[in-house]
Amino acid sequence: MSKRKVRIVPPENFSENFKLITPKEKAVGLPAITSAMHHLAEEMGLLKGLKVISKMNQKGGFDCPGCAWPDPDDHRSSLGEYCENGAKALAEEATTKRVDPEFFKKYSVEEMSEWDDYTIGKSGRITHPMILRSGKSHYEPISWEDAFKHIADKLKALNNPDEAVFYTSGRTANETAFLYQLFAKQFGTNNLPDCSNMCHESSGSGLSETVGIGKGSVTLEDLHKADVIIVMGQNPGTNHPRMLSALEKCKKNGGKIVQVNPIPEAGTNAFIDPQSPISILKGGTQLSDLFLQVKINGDIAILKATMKLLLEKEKEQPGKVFDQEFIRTYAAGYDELIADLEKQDLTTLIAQSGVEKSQIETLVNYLVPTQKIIICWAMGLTQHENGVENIREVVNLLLLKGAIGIEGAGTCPVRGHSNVQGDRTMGIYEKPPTSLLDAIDKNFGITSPREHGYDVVDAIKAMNNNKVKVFMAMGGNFISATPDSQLTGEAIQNCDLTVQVSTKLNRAHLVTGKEALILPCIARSEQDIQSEGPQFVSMENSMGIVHSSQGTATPASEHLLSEVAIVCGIANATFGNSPINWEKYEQNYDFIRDEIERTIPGFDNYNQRVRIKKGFYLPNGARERKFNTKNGKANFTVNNVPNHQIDDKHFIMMTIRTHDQYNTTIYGMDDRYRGILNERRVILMNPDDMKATGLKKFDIVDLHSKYAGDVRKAINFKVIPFNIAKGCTATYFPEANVLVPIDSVAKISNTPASKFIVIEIIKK
Ligand SMILES: Nc1nc2c(c(=O)[nH]1)N[C@H]1C(S)=C(S)[C@@H](COP(=O)(O)OP(=O)(O)OC[C@H]3O[C@@H](n4cnc5c(=O)[nH]c(N)nc54)[C@H](O)[C@@H]3O)O[C@H]1N2
Ligand SMILES: Nc1nc2c(c(=O)[nH]1)N[C@H]1C(S)=C(S)[C@@H](COP(=O)(O)OP(=O)(O)OC[C@H]3O[C@@H](n4cnc5c(=O)[nH]c(N)nc54)[C@H](O)[C@@H]3O)O[C@H]1N2
Ligand SMILES: [Mo]
Repeated sequence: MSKRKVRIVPPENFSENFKLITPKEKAVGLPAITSAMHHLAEEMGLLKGLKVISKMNQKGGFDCPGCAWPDPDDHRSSLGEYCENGAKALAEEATTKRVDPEFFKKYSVEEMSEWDDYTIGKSGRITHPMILRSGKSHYEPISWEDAFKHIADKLKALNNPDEAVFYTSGRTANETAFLYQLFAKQFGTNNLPDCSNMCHESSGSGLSETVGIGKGSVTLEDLHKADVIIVMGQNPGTNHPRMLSALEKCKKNGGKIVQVNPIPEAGTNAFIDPQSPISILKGGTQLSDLFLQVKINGDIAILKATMKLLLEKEKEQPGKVFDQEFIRTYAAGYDELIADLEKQDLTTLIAQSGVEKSQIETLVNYLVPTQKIIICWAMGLTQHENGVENIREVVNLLLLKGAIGIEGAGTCPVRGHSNVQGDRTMGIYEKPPTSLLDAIDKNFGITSPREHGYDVVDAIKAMNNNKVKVFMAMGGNFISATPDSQLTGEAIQNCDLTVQVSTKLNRAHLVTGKEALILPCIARSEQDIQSEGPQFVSMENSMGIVHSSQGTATPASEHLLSEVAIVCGIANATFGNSPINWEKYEQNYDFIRDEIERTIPGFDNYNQRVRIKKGFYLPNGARERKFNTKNGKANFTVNNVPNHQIDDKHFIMMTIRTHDQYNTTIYGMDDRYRGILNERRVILMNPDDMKATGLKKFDIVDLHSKYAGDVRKAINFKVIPFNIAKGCTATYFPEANVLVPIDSVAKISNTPASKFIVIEIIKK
């Protein structure tokens, strides 16, 4: 049967009323409050909006569906612990607009796929389970029972369990994640790709082998107490706004903030606390002491240059710069690292980084006298072919200073989705450790598969080779989040059945297998009432604190089920008589937490401790200088400096988020801090590069990315002159995902290199 003629990549036309204004130098403040209130009022009415948001991130309230930044242990703002973008995330899920059976009757999937992602998302909350039958153009309603049976029948008819893939996006709570991975294992596959594969996988890989834990080592308190915080490849003003309060506290305590980024991001420069009237009146705090405008992927060069200069100082004053005692007691590989640094040529490193020597010297001067150093990072480091090496190099610098496992120091990968870290702890992983599989087999009387499964990139390749028949997604938007959109879209269409557990409509409901199901679920801010009464769920934030989350709002529709109930429903229909009592778990989530406690280390007395309002910390070896690596040491590593030979006709392109989106969910069309209003099809370029290539402001261009002989094209982008490092350009995700080659991935972590795409810019 032929595939449906749906649009896989977002429409390529420009919006109206495009405007360019001066980029902001300060983040947050009154405009942020106004913007947040505007979004709340628009989607749910101001009064209701204010009532719901007052419960966000409060002890006993619900966890912000935005980012994974932790809440303060003690003081929580009476204005509510949220930020502008948290308010937008809430407005998005609490919208009063509905996508109901009438809506699906009116619009065919082909028609909806021609809409832009903003319009698709703004359609509203999905109210009923729906099915798109083979050969049909419209979704139709289906009962929950029939939907579960349909999935079960398809799964049971597969030739082998590895023909099914179970994807997870990082909003899923611990309770759902645990059941979902258990379901996949009972079914017989480790095909459990998740959004982490495209996100912090490089951090997990790099940290596990060097310091023995794939998570960060610092607490919020540590950030307040640090002497130097280096923020690398991260835009906290937009993506983790509450982190700015921590940076501000560090600054007030005399700490220095260093930003390493190809563009000067507003939030990291200066910050006005929206929840402090005094801060608003005073015009805020200048946060950044030093801005290193690195070339895209020049981070290894900067870090090596920094360590080389530190080594010179250490030689002048032995034992005064490096923590030789820490190195002797806890670390391995020091001599090899030093030998490599000796070999490196400083001038070449500095040229490769794109930064002035004097600026690196300033950083070195900050670092010499202290061990209280924290390095924070996000996608600017992980989404590179050398993403894992980037993280290892961060670790090298910290280890030389003994800056780990002491107050005010350590590693800080800043997570994205609010429970992406917890999902991994719960066993959402295509390469599960044997210890987890053994514990599951013992506790549940099943035989878990031992063979590793597909991650995101391998799942796409397997679909492309017709090896996957059923694809199920617990949340997320697989089609728009993944690389190489056209290839991925066609690969998904090879599946017999695709199933999406979702709150809101997105492109993944329109680019589907031959048959598709939408299973709509209760959202984070909504009440979840089961047969034994109201339930709460739990999440793990970026700093390893597990805490509860309980929604208060009435669910968007009476036909919604919780994610837990959906997994249990599918499992019941699939296994019938099973050693696992699937019916029990949805009645009372305490039963699930008991199972987690039995199976996963660190969750002792889970049900009791999760009820303590501020939650509890999971064990973290690195925090206590217990390095659970193969050799029991913290490992220095020697990594190559990426040496890119890019000619004058080509540019490096990074794909980044605007201030008005949550990954593939487009809240609005503005990138306020960067001064770009009402247009997403833009390419940010250095004015000197524009001059050299004869390009003018607002010229319309096509972008071509050549990789391993193939050319990928994205058409219609407006050129915007911007303060970005030379030779570098930026476009927005997901519009430019069509240019990210599926084979351009980080070594070891297999994360798509969405921050390093070599492009040619072709003027129309
Ligand atoms: N409001 C909002 N919040 C979010 C999200 C959202 O979309 N919207 N997404 C969530 C998720 S899942 C995640 S993972 C995080 C993402 O948070 P971020 O990683 O902050 O998001 P990106 O927009 O990808 O920004 C990457 C940053 O790295 C810089 N950069 C790119 N390449 C390089 C490089 O080679 N070197 C250096 N030093 N810098 C580089 C870019 O200029 C940009 O500032 O945010 C989470 N929070
Ligand atoms: N080019 C490029 N590509 C990237 C990135 C990049 O920087 N550049 N970033 C990557 C990163 S870091 C990530 S994390 C991925 C994100 O990949 P995903 O996690 O797959 O994508 P999201 O856009 O976060 O998913 C949004 C959808 O989740 C659903 N949803 C929202 N809330 C809930 C809920 O409570 N329950 C359920 N079941 N569904 C819900 C809604 O239907 C919504 O449309 O994208 C990656 N892709
Ligand atoms: Mo992410």
